[in-house]
Formats: sequence, C-alpha cells, structure tokens
Amino acid sequence: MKSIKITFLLACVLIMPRVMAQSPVVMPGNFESVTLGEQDVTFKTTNSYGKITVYSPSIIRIRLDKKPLNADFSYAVVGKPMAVKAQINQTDNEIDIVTDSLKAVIQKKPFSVSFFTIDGKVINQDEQGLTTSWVNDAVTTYKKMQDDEHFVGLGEKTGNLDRKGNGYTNWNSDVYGYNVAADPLYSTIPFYVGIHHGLNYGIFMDNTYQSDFNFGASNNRFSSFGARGGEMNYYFIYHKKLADIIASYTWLTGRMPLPPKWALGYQQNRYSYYPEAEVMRIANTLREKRIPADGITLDIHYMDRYQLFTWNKNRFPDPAKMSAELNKLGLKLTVIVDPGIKVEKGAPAYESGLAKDVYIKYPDGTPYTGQVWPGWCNFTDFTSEKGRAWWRGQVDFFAKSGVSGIWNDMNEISTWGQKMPDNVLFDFDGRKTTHLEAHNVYGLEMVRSSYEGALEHFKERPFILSRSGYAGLQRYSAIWTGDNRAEEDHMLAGVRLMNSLGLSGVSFTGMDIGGFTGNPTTSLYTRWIELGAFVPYYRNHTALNTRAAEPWAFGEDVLDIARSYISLRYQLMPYLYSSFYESTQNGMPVMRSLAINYTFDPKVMDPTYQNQYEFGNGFMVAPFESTAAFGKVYFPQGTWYDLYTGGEQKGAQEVTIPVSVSKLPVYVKGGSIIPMQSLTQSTAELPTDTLAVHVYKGDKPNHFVYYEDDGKSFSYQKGDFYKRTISFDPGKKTITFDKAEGTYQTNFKYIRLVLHGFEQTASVKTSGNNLKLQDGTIAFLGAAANTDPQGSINAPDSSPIKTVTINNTANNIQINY
Ligand code: NBV
Repeated sequence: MKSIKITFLLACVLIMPRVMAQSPVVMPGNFESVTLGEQDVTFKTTNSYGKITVYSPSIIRIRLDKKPLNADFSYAVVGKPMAVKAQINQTDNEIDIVTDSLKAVIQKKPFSVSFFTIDGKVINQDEQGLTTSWVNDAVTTYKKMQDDEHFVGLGEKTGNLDRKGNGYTNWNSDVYGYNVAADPLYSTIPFYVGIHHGLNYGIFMDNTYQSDFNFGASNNRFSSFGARGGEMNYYFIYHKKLADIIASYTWLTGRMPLPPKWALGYQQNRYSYYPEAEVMRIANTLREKRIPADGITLDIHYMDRYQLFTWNKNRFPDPAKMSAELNKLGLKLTVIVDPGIKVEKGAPAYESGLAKDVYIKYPDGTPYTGQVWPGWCNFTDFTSEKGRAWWRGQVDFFAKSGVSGIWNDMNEISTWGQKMPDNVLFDFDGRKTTHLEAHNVYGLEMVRSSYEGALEHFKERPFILSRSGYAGLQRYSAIWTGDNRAEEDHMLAGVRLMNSLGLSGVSFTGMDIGGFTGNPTTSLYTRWIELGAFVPYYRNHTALNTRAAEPWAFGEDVLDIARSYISLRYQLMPYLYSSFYESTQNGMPVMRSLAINYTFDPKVMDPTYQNQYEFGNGFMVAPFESTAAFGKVYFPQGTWYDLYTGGEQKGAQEVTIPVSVSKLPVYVKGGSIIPMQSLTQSTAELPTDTLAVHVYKGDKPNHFVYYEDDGKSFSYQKGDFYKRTISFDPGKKTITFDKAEGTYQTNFKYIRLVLHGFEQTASVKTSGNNLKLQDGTIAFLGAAANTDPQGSINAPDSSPIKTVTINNTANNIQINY
C-alpha cells in the first residue's frame, strides 16, 4: 500500500508540471531546424512547421502550421515568386532576409517576425510574447500596435475609413437590408494596410476559413488576424506609397480585365422588369427622355418559376429578338443568375447537372438540398473543374438569348435559414474539404465560372457582376454592395464600402443607386443619382414592392438633374475608360479613398472627411446627405477647382461650403488632364470627332494615359488600341502629347485643348505652328450640356478659360504656354 502511495506521489511530481504546462494556447516555440534557399527559408520549430518566401523585393510570404505544410494552393493568388536577389543569413538567434526594399528578421528563440525598412525603421513586428498561436484549430498572428497606427482596407467592411479600435469577421453572408454597421457582409477580402510614422505596409492573409481581424478592438496591445482553421499564410507588402502596395497586392491576386465600355454607361434596373413590353417601355422612355443609358437588367422574374437557364415564355416569348431590339437602341441586356438549381425531375438543367455529378454533397453522397427562390435546390460545386465546366456550358443558354452581362446573386451561398451545414463537402480542386473552408470562396468560383463561360460563348467582352466574392474577384467580376436601404447614411456608407473595396484591389464597384429596400425621399434620390455618375458601376436598382425609381419617377426637376449628371458621365467617357484601363494595368481603383494619394495626411482619417474620394486621378467628390445645407470639405495639398464655377481653392484647408441638393460637390485637382467627348445617348453611339482635353493648372507635373479601343472586342490584346500619354509640366510650361501607341484608329481627329486657370495665357505654339487661343465657350450641366458638342465643363460665370483646337494627327504635340 505504502509503495503504491509513493509511486503515485512520484508520478504526480513527475507528470503534473507537464500537464500544467500544456497551455491551451500553442505557440510555435524555438527553432529546431532550418534550410536556407536562394529566396526562401524552410524551418521547424518546437510546435510548428514554416516557410518564408520572397515573392518580390517588396513582398514576403509567411506560412506556419502545426503540421507539415500542405502542398501550396490558393484561389486568390496568381502571382508566382519573381526571381529576386535576396540576401539570407543566419546566426544562432536570428535569420535575416534582405531585399532591395525591405528587411525581415526572424527570431529563432522563440519564433517571431519583424519587418524593417532598409535604413532600419520598424515597419511591422510580431507582438513579443504573442506572435502567432493556435487555440484548437484557430490560428492567429498578433502584431505590435505601433504608436498612432491606422488601418484601412479589408474590402467590403462597414464603419470608418480608419479601422482602428474595431474588429471584423469574414464569413460571406446574405444581409438583406443590412444595418450600416453590420458585419460581416457579402464578401471576404482579408487584405488591409497599416499606416504609422510615415510608413505603410499591406498584409494579405490568404485563408478561406472564417477569419477575424482585430485592429485594437478591446485591447491596447496589438492588431491581429487569424482564421478558424487552415494554416497561417500571409503576404507582407512594403512600399513607400500606398498606391504601390495596391499594385503589388493586385500583382499577387490579379487585376480586372478590360470591361466592355457599355458596362461603364448608366444601367437601368429593378426587381423586376417584366414582361417584355415593360422592358421595352423602359428602354424607349430612356431614349424619349434623353437619359443616356447602356443597359437594362432583368431580375429573377425573367425565369420560368425561378428555374435557372430558363425563360418564362409568357413574359419573354422571344428573348433573342428582344435583346436584338434593345441592342438597336444602344442597350445591352444583363440577367441575374443564382446558384440554386431547382430539384425537379425532368428539368433539363437539373437533370444534366445530376448526370454530370456537379452538385455539392453530404458525406453520405447525397446532394445537399437547400431552399431558395425556386424551392428545394441543389448547388453546383464551383470548386471542382467538373462543376465549373458544366456551368460554363450552361452559359451558352445566355449567349443564344443575346445576353451581354451575367449578374451573380445569392452566391454567399445564401439559402433560406442561412445555416448551411458544416459537413457539406466540396471538391476544392481535388483537395476535398468541408463547407467551413469552401464557404468564403464559393462566390469567387461561381463568378469565375460565369466569366470563363461567357468568354467561351459570348462574342464580345462580357460583363460579370457579383454580390459575393473572395480576394482576387476582380479578375472576373465587378461587385455591388447588395441590399442597401434607401436611407441617407446608407448612401454614405456605400461610398465607404466602395472606397474600401478599391483599397483592397477591387476597382469595378457599385451600390444600388436610390437604395434597394424602402423608398428614398426625392432629395435623397436626387443626391444618389448625382453621386452615381461618380461611381464605377452606375446602376439604379430597387426592390420588389417599392415605388418606381427610374430617373423620371420623381418629377421634372429631378429628371433634369438626373439627365445632366448622367450626361456628364457620358461626356466623361474618355476619362473614365482611360481610368478603367489604368486599373487593369496597376490595380489603382477608379474610386479612390483619399488614403491612397494622401496617406499620411491625418485629416484624411478624420471621420468628418472620410467620405471624400477621388474619382480617377482628377476629381475629388465630397458627398453629403441630401438634407445638408452646409458641409465641411477638406482640400488636401495642392490647388483645387470647383467643377461648376472653375473657382480656385488652395489646398491643405478645411472649408465649410454651402450645399444644395441640385449639385454634388465635385472638385478638380490642379494639374489634372481630363479628356471629354460630345454627349452621346449610349456608348454604342459615336461622339463627334473632337476630343476636349481639359487641363487644370497646378504646380506639380502630371500626366494622363489616354486610352481608346473599340470598347467591345478582344483585339486590343493584339495591339489594336490607341494609347497616348498627355503631360502637363508647370516648370517647363508645356503640355505635351506623346506619340500614340497601338494600331487602333482614334475616333478623334481634333483635340480641343481647354485650359483652366491659365489666365495669363496669350497664345500656344504647337510643334512650330502658331495657334491663337480663344476665350472658351462655357457650358455645363443642365440643358446647356446637351447642346455643347465639345464637352466643356465650366459654368456661365466662371473664370475665363482658353481653348484652342489642334489636329490630332501629329506624332508628338508640344504646347508652350
Ligand atoms: O433577385 C432579387 C434580389 C435582387 O434584386 C437583389 O439585388 C439581390 O441583392 N435578390 C437579392 C434576392 C433577394 C431579395 C430579397
């Protein structure tokens, strides 16, 4: 008995400390082994396996798992590590990785990572003592909160521009009529930018499980990012400029392909336009009332009892004929698709999907059945090539009906009840996983399938719109912010959602103009339709059972204002199309939070000014509630011009301005180059042969890459475009047009140069020819805009502007003023 007791006590003494030491939080621990490669480091620590890879001089990837790392796989990342000169050295205590632009230091005992500029400034560092850890399957990395650190981005997230003090969750959700503070919403983009001490960096955590970000919410120590499963897998990006961080992030996750030009035009929508006669009535009214427009969208009522890949033949007897008629009017047809395929014996789409075995299943092999619009549905597994191929094939149905755009709704996945079981299995491209890992990429892979299907079957560039998505969605689709409400704060929240999406690599964004749920007041509708002219995807949409929301539905005054702003959008088409082109090249969003170009200006983070944004590189929009009589505008460094009066405003100032519902406050940045064209009623219509190039005097050099092509085919990929850099140099007092590149014949024989703020200008010289400047004609918004063939943007009482028309045929044009 005694010896048993002694043995027991001994066992307690020996075992207890170990039991007690086993913390529920598992840390990586100390390095045990390490292999240094040319540009990577592979290692094992007490409790983890890891790999650090240099992707570019500015991008370093960190991977860490409790088990040996899986074979690499990502739905988001398309960039492969570049061959980079990296110096990798180790001592007993640390490993240093030095590239041309940053230095990473990995502590070995215990594991932790820090990033420094080449001259030794801390950019970002693991919070000592917390670093990365696991709680069961959930993994989180903790970063030291730097003094006065701010955070922007994270995709479609509500709240302030500066995310400091808040936490967010990524789990794609159907949030009908969401609250302006709701989280999560429909899509997941686990990428953000940290800003402190004049430095900025990006972190992209590529993990599709439910993820959580904490920017000092309920803690004063760290910012953190983590996921409920999978490995810690993040890319650290450092550049001096935020714009370059976006360029690197979109190099990693891909950029928007050039959209068809019609998708940049005004789109008329409601839930739902039917039957055909109603669609044609809307189309004809747009034309009669001279509302420029490029698209009409059909919501779920075009289908036969909501069954995918069907038409309700009573409502739409001949869809191909109808879309041809719409096309003749310069309008393209977009239709909605949902992922749910109605389970109905004999229904062609359902049966063919079943035969091809494309549906997601329970572990026992029966398809998962959930309820949506058509009733009980099965759902295509877009994470399998088999599923995607089947869907791509189905897209031919739309091609045959003359459809030009595919609007992907409900792809979070949304089902009634919103409780899709965890044990539903997905192929995950051969890796086999559960709903937990596949949920957040379902929408992305659906739009990928729609996009690739449209590439196969449509003759022209397709337009794809999505409600849900994951990082990288910009490669396939535009996104809109779902079921917003017809409320003032929702309009402004929508602006911030789009600005945040823009910071997170998604350029082609929209919100339901006028609000989806509820009825807007007349003034709110007015302000919203004005604002829409300065939003990448300009679509008016409203829910079932709300009042009519077409531009003519709120009376003559509103109609005039709507027409003016939509017309302005069309006059700005050369500027807009070139701005979209820029996004395809470097990921710069069309709608730019001021945090992009004025990152270190503290005023930008001030909630008073956080809704302001740049639209392309030239305009700054200051949106206010429609009820506001006054508003505060922050003018960052530089010179600014009132778009309507041409009035000059010096920057680095906060100014209180009178606000009226008939005018959206818009300013032009000094130095801007803004090409405009004559008014057309659709992008299918040719403007006149004069391109009005507006140059606003500023004190810094600037340039604009003018881009033109046929706006619809893929021949630009073979060099059939017209691209020309236009520069303004205040030092040399020149405006130059470089030689045009590409084989495309520009539509514009003449350039009408419109100089703003160049009061002393007397004459210009172009390549040796002396041309006389004339006082500019003046016309803007309202009736005048429709009659001005050249697209001027000045109001009657503006400061004098000077114009001169020059031939656009010369290779290089230099104007000395
Ligand atoms: O298809 C109907 C609607 C659509 O109009 C809306 O834009 C989507 O966000 N859809 C959601 C389905 C649910 C509406 C209650």
